[in-house]
Amino acid sequence: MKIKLGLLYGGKSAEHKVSLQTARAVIKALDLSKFEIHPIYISENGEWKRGNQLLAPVEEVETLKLKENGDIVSPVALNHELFPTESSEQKNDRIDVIFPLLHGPNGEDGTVQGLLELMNIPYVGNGVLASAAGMDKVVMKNIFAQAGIMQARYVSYIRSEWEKASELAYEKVESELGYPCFVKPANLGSSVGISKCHDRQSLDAAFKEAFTYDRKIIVEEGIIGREVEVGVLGNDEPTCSVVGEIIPKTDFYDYKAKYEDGNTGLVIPAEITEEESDRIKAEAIKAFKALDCSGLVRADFFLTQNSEVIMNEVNTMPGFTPFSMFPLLWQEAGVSYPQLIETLVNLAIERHQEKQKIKYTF
Ligand code: G1L
Repeated sequence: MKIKLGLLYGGKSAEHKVSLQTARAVIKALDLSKFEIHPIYISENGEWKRGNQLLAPVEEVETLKLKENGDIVSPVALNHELFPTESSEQKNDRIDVIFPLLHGPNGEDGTVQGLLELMNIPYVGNGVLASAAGMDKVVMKNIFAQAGIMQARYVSYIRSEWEKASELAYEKVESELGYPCFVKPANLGSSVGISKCHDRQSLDAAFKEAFTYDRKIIVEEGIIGREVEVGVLGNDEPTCSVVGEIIPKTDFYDYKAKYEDGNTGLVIPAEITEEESDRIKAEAIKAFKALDCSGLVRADFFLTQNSEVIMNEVNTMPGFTPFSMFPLLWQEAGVSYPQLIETLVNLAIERHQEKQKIKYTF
């Protein structure tokens, strides 16, 4: 029996397009003798559409918007629409696993994962807790601090706090972190609203900018080091890919460099010592476990001149086209893109089965 895979993509997010391109790549990589692909598209307005089963890869991402064959469904009605009851005519349409390719608020932050939990349907990737915690840089760093993971020093503010006493906030940044420092919105997956600050004036501008994207911001000490990343894959016994390095060509790895310019070089595997690589992997596993991750995570670090490994952040939904860091790291580790997708689907089913064993009533 083929696995009926629901591919959930699009979304009310700045990364709608990235999601569509990723969905196209995943479809192309899926072995159609093992999987039935059922597209579910979320439009930019937040409308959910379920399309007919895809019988071949799609050339144009526009096709994935399901203009011709998409029936609008309500996410609340999904339980019926996607998983019809025994009496339903469409009972063969029952989906086995959902592969969510969504980013940002409403998708990466645990909300879609929560919906899928309530529906009791297996889904690929991180659960509610890891997705939500991984979306909030402050919560994430608090968890890492508790787990004893080395990271950049940080302070955090909510808008109202800053409005009442901005000078006090700036003084704290200067005394605890100094310059250069980075100001970032707390809750964004991508890199918009991030500034590097060198003095009080740029700090003030950076706070204003970051607060246009979020009510909470984080300020981090600037770390000078190489940017190295590793992929983690698994559930209870996660394993690491090889380590890769990003060579940024702009001042820092900003949104434009990351998504538009192709302005970064990737070195895979990174030219570091085996001992450094081992320490990076150990910290990545520690982070995976501290956040209670499942499926996958991409862990990003700084490697300083005196060989310290400092956690930057983890991404619970990393870039996932065949040319993105996470798949390339696994490619180098001997796991092809199609194998990676299949492994993730199997991990989703495994986690779901594991959960069914839990007793919820006493
Ligand atoms: F489902 C996975 F495997 F967990 C998963 C889901 C989503 C992996 C990677 C992604 N990535 C994205 O959705 C994206 C933000 C890169 C595209 Cl929208």
